This record gives sequence, C-alpha cells and structure tokens, in this order.
Amino acid sequence: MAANAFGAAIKRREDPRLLTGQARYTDDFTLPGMAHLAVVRSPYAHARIKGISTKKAAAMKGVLGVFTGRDMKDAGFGGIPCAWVVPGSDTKTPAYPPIAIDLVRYAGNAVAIVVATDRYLARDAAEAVEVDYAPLPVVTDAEKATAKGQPQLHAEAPGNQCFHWKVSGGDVEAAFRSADVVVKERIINQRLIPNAMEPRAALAQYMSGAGELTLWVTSQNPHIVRFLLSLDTGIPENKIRVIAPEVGGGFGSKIPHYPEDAMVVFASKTLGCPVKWTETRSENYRSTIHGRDHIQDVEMAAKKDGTIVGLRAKVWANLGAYLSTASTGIPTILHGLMLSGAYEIKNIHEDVYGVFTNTTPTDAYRGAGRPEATFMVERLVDLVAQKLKMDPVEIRKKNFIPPFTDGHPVATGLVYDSGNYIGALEKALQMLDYPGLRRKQVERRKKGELVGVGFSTYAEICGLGPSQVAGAVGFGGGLWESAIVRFHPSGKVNVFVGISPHGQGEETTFAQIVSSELGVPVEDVEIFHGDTAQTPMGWGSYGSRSTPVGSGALMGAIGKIKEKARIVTAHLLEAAVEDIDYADGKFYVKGAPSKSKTIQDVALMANVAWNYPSGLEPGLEASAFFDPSNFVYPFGTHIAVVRVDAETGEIKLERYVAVDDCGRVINPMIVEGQIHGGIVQGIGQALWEGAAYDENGQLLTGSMMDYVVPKADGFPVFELGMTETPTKVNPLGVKGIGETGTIASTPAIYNAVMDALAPLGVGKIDMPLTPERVWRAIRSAKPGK
Ligand code: MCN
Repeated sequence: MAANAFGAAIKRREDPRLLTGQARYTDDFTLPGMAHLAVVRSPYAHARIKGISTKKAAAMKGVLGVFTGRDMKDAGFGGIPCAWVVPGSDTKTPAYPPIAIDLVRYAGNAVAIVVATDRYLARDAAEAVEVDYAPLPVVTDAEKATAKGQPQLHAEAPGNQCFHWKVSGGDVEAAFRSADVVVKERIINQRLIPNAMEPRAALAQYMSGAGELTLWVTSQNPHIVRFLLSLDTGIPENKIRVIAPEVGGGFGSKIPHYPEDAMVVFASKTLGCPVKWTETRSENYRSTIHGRDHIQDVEMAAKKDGTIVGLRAKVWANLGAYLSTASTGIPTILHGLMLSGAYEIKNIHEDVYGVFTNTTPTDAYRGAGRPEATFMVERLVDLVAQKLKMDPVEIRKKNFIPPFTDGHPVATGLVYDSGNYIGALEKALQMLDYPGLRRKQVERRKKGELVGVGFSTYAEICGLGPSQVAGAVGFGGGLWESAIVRFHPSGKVNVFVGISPHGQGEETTFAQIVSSELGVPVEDVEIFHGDTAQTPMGWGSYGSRSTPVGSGALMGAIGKIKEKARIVTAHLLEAAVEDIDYADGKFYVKGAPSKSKTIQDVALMANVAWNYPSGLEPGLEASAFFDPSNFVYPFGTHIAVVRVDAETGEIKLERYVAVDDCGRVINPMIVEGQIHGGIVQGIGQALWEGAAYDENGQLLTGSMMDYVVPKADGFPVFELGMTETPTKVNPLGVKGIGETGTIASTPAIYNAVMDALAPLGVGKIDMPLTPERVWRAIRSAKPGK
C-alpha cells in the first residue's frame, strides 16, 4: 500500500537494525592489514613544545610509526580549513595544524600520533611518547581574553580577537532615548558538551596505485568533508570517497572536518595500509567541539504599555583555541540575525566579539546560535513584563508579529517566510488551562510552595539555504540539495539523496513522500545516503535543512519521473500525452479512467524498452537539484510548570506543554520524537549541563561522572500540540523540526524557575540551575526585592 506523504505515523524503518545491533558504524569496519591510530594529546592548555622524543614509543611492540605535526607538514598536509568566514568582520583565520607544531593551545590539542597493529598497543605506545613542554599562562574566559595583558593565542589575532561583527536595524539609540523602561541583564549562555551516543571515528584507506582515498567517518555531511579533505590533504576531490555509514547521533558535533580525519589519511598514505582511529569518551569530551559559551550583556527598551522598542547587546563568543569548520557563523549569522524573535522589534543593535581562548574549539551544537538568541530575547521580554507588572502572556501578545503567509521583514534584515505566533500561543494556553493554573499557583504560594510558570514563544531560522545567501554571508559552500529517483524493472525504487541523516529518520519520511507521490508501496522504496561515491552532491544534515531543502530536490525528481511516465503511458495506451493524468498511483486517460497504467507498468516498459516511444531515452530515473528561495522559520510556544524545593534547591518539572509549527507535518511520530529529544537537550542546558575549566585550562567536567546529561526519569510526559502554517519556499510547505525543542525549552524552564522564586526576590541565577546554585540563591534572597 502506498503511504501518505503527510500525517502517516509510520514507525521508523531504520530502527529495527539500530535497536538490534545490526547497524554498522565506522568502528565496525575492519579491513585487511588495518592498523590503529592513537593520538598523543597535550595535558597543558597552553605550552611551547620544546621537544618530542618518539624513540621509545617507536621501538615498542607492534608500532608501525610515530609522527609529529612537522611530519604531516613535510608530507604536504595543510591546516584544517575554516569554512565560514563572515564578511565585514575582519576575521582572523590563524593556522590550524592537525597536529600542533611548536605550540599547544588547549588541553587535548594533538601533539603526535602513533600507529600500531592493535588499538591497545597504539594507546600504550602513545603514552611512551615524551614531550617536553614549557607551560604558558592560560585564558579560558572570552571576555577576559580580550583584556590587556592576557595570554595571546595567535600572533595574527591581537587581543585574542578573531572578529568583531555587528548587526544593526532601525535606530536603537533613539529607541532607547524614547523608552519608558529599560531592563538590563548579563546572561551567561554556558559552554555545553555534545553527547552523541557514538563517539567520533575515522578509517582511511589510501590506494597508492590509483591515488584514491576512501574515508569512513562519523559525519553529518560527507560531501563537505570530501571537499575540505581535498584542500588539506592535496588529494583531488574526485579521487576521494567519503562514507558516513551509520552515524550514532551528531547534534552538530559531527559537522566539522576534524584533524583526526587528516591524521588517518596521512597515516594510511605514509604506511600503505588502512588506518583507523576511534575516539574514547574522555577524548570526545576534550577534542570534539563544544557548543554555546556566550557572555551576553543585553538591554531591552519598552514603552509603559509594554511595546518593546529596542534591543541592544554586546556578546563575547568563545571560539576556543582554533576555528572549527562553521564556528564563526554560529554567533553571528545564526544568532545575531534572530534577535527579533517572534516580535516586532524595530530597533536592534548587537556587537559580537569572537574570541580565541585556551579551550576546546566550539562550533554548531543543536540549535547553534538560535538557543543563545532565543534565551536572550525570551528572558528580556519576561524582565520587561516584570518591571511593568504585566503578565508574560500579555506582553508577548502585544509584541508578536501578526499572522502572515507571504513573508515578513524584521529589523535584522531577514524576511521570515510565514508565521502565526498568536495561534501557537493560544493553543498552548488552552492545553495548559492558564487561568486555572495561575489560580492554583496563588493557592499553592499561600501554602509556602515555590511554583512557577515559564514561557518561551520562539521563532527560529532553519532549512539552510538559499545558496546565494550562503555565499553572501561567507559560508564556504552551497546550501542546495539533490536527489536521484531510480526505478528498477520490478517497480522497486532506489532513491539517492545528498542529505546525510544520522538519527532523524529520513529513510522513513522520504520513502513516505515517494510512496505517496508515485503510488509505490512504502516497503518498495529504499533511501540511500551518506556515501559520496553513491549519492549525488549534498550539503549535509544540520540546521534542520534535510526536510525543507532535501524534500525539494526529491519532489523535483519525482516530478520528472511523472512527466516521463505520462509519455510512456500515452504511448502504451495510444493516447496523446496531454490526455494523460495521474491520480492515486495510476496514469490514466482523461475521461476514461479504466484505461490506465501503474508506475510499475511504466517502470517495466521503460527499463526493457520493447514497446517504447521513439526518441525517448530508456530507463526510469531522474535527478533534480533544489535551492530554496528563503530559509524557513518554524515557531511555537513552550510552557514549563516547575516546583522548587526550598530546602534542597531541587527543581521538579511538573508539566511541559509545547505547541510547535513546522509547516506541514510528514510523520507526526517522528516529529514528536524530534521535539522530545530537543526539549530534553534544552532542559539539560537550563538545569544540569555545563562544561567547566579551571584556571589552568583543565576541563573539570571531563567525563560523564562530572558532566550531567539529562535522563528520562527527570521528565514528566510532555504535552505536545501542533499548528500547521505551511511555507511557500519549498514544494511541500514543510519547515524543519530537528532543533525547535532545544531552542525553545531552555528559556521556558529558566523563566519558570524565576517565576517560582520571584516571591523571594530572586531574579537571576546563572545556568545551569543546579540544586546547589538554587539553594544558595534562596539562602541569600532578599524577599520583596
Ligand atoms: N519531519 C517531518 N515533517 C516536517 C519536518 C520534519 O516529518 N515538517 C521529519 C523529517 O523528515 C525527519 C525529522 O523530522 O525525519 C527531522 O527533520 P529536519 O527537521 O529536516 O532535521 P534534519 O533531518 O535536517 O536533522 C537535523 C537536526 C539537527 S540540526 C540536529 S543538531 C539534530 C536533529 O536534527 N541532531 C540529531 N535531530 C537529531 N536526532 C537524532 N536522533 N540525532 C541527532 O544527532
């Protein structure tokens, strides 16, 4: 049976293999003669390398080679490129050698590699590499790093400033002068560590005869890795095959092209055998990118009636020690341009300073820039409401952009595609029974309970394209997608897509689209992705773009298949092509529906081509490319209800209501799953997670014993609702959903906790809101403040 493209809650077809241990991840691949690579990492966050002695390690059993950064450089391997340099920000892009040469800049920076016949021998030998370090002073805080007299990381970036980027819309100074109230806040959007189930891994096989390289790698975007790898290895792009087999989650951390990718290639090329590296969890914490880490000074100005007239901010974004693949685009384009949120804020100005520090490089982490913007806006909106003694719902309603379907420009220069913010809020309020809840809150407060309600009415930007905009904002690639639909004689279908899902479920949703559009049973459709030799060019799965952009390409290919099928059907039924229509899986003659052919009939004839229109190419296969005309802007309302234990500072989440709008919904079950996971990740930031460095740049939260990730037992059943406001920027009217939960939930929780603590006069606690921090705040609270 053909599936519905929209609304069919089909179970994820990828799950049985994932849940029964039958999926193959990079580390599962073993090639004949394969060697293993281990990385020697700096224990210092900043140090001069005085010398490296590899002799002892090289003499150990099973060791095939020990190499330094200089060896890689001498072999022609270049630095890891940064793929996003935002124009107009005077961005400094210092060299990022895959293995440090002369200087290490963060604890975990690679200083040497060891290759051995066995992974344990490699790790043992790595410990025998002797490195003579001269430690240097360290700076880990982004704001502090810009001050005079601080340690300098890169000669070309004085004051550790990588860039200064500004966004301006309207006249913010005049807006602040005209305001009745101004609220200010310093927000620390703390550093987070992505926790994909599968750590990173890379396996390279260089075939010297043909000059060809195959790299199996844990990547969200194998085509981008292929492109960047061709730059730093010097191997031509068309001789590189990058395969992202099963990838056990990424959440943004598997977007970058990492030094280890280049290391295995170098080792394989040098030693003439396949070489594999698999990260340990503690390596993962130190060497895979981190997310967020913003210090934000924000002010919001409003009139007495609650009309927000301006937003002004200064942000120090911690980029870590080197520029990771997309790092400079996150605190600028994906953060700074979203400062209007769901509101009509006509005057906005923000200065963003991108800063180098002696910490792990940062890059995209689920939401990437938008959680930092949404938290800022949603918190400040609440503070204005508090100051004006307005209900947080009223102030939001007053400032929302009214419903629109044909584009709405905001002060930062973006044009939102479609939105109905009030619609989502009203639905969520209904689900919550807001008046009833507030009444109960009053009663419970009288009994001494600390209960609070928190709102987050977000709008976010995703579905990254269009490519012209990508180019204009300095992204080093395109942002279009492509797809190939291929029918076999039996009527079975293979679909090859450029996107590279790694847990999101497009093998199911894209099969649903093909099935519904062409009348093929969903089981007959197989989706292929993640192999540059097999799939057409694509720019990857991130920025919740796979569905809004990838489905556009798929629909293009489906359209071409339908066109060809009409020609073949017309020939078979001896009718004119113009007289052939398509409905419910059948191509039929208008006015004579019994005269029809199925797509399977057409596929057989097109493949054997026995009785076939003259001049028409045989085969039933089509490829298409799609570049959207705009981004998409999902939105919604998330509401948290919390109770704070005054004795212990513990926060109990009593209810969580979320109404999201991602345009037309393909698979509601998958969409709900994405929202669940997203909400949990955002709550993790609000309540538990936070990477901490000591004054020497040592990562104190270097393992799962010290870094608290959310667990299922900490949550109530989420109450989810949807509204559907289609977009016009892609053929199906779909927007992304992969990040909305993460973007929305952090401020909802934070605002709820602050609402709970308001009677005590507590107005601010830095995230994460751990029981200890909350308890201390309650202890030092001044009621009535
Ligand atoms: N979907 C749908 N109807 C819509 C929109 C989406 O049915 N209107 C479905 C899609 O077809 C897909 C899923 O929802 O099955 C998510 O699609 P989309 O919003 O397009 O997001 P992407 O596939 O591009 O995934 C990226 C997004 C991001 S940016 C991060 S980070 C993230 C996330 O997805 N990382 C994840 N979700 C994740 N889920 C898992 N399991 N693992 C990760 O690493």
